[in-house]
Amino acid sequence: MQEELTKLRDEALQKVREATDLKQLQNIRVQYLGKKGPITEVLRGMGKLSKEERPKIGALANEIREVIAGEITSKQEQLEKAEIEKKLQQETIDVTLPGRPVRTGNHHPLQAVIEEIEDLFIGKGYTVEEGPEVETDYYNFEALNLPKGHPARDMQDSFYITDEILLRTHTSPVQARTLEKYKGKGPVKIICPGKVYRRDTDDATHSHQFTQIEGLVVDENIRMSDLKGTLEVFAKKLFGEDRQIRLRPSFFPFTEPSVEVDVSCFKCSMKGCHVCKGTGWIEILGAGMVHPNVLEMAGFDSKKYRGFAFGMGPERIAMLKYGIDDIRHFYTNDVRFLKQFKQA
Ligand code: 2U9
Repeated sequence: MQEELTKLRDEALQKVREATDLKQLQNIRVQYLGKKGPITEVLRGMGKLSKEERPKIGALANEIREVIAGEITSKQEQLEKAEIEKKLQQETIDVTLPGRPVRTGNHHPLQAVIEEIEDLFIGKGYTVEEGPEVETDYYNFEALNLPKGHPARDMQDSFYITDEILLRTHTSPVQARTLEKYKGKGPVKIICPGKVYRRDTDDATHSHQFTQIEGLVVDENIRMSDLKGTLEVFAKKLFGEDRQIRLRPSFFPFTEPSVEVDVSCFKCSMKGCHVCKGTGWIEILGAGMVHPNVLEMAGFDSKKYRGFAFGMGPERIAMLKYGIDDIRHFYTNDVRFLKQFKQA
């Protein structure tokens, strides 16, 4: 029995030495150390031995089992190490090879224009106010001097959830809400960007959803010249220092007097081109002195306080700035369109 065991040991150790991969090694482990292995067999046969021989053979069998198990483990580590080395060799990365291009997105042209305008006014001490897109009839219309049934409401038809709740048609309700928060005490200096809705059929220049940025300044001695000065600086910063602005009389229910504001054409320097339709001037926004009714409804004493307000459509400004001919490009997420604004 003793020779049998040592022969088994030598045979197993030989096989372990010759093993070239982990699979083979695993088979040797099962073959020699497994439940049905020869050493287990020997141990099962212990019963036939004399009681003197049993402990000796038992000890030898366990010792041989440990030796074989030990050899298998160190051979396994050796093979695993060789495996990793081989992998490293095979998988050496040629770091000079160009990496897989990571397609980075870029700033959405509309968001870029909105943030450029916001930064401009934040730089002049304005705070950015936002408000609900689902608005009440009161804040979207009545608080802005557009009582129920007022004809000007038709110019701003929207999507109604109930007779009293609609998708806002402009961001002016945000100003009306904010004015109330000031409890009739100025100064107020805010800009209100955001999405607005109009029941319009989408075409190259109209969209049922678009964005607006409106601004409002209310204080004791605000004059029209403050409005003009503010818009002049704005136009020069956005369209170029040598731009001029022109104010034309207009009408908005929430401002009196009201003006449309044009900037001198930055494409043709007023010689006349397709951008300014040959006029040399491009309409960029509307503005005016806040209507006393609007101040009073917001809790401000219109005898003591005056204000100016303005409103613009960032899509229009982005289309002018980048020569974009269809407003729908801003919403249809066509990568061919969007990737043109990498630097934006
Ligand atoms: C309050 C008081 C006054 C906001 C104003 C305009 C003029 C204006 C247009 C710009 C582009 C609408 O989307 S557009 O066509 N808006 O021209 N908006 S004055 O006047 C206000 C707002 C709130 C409390």
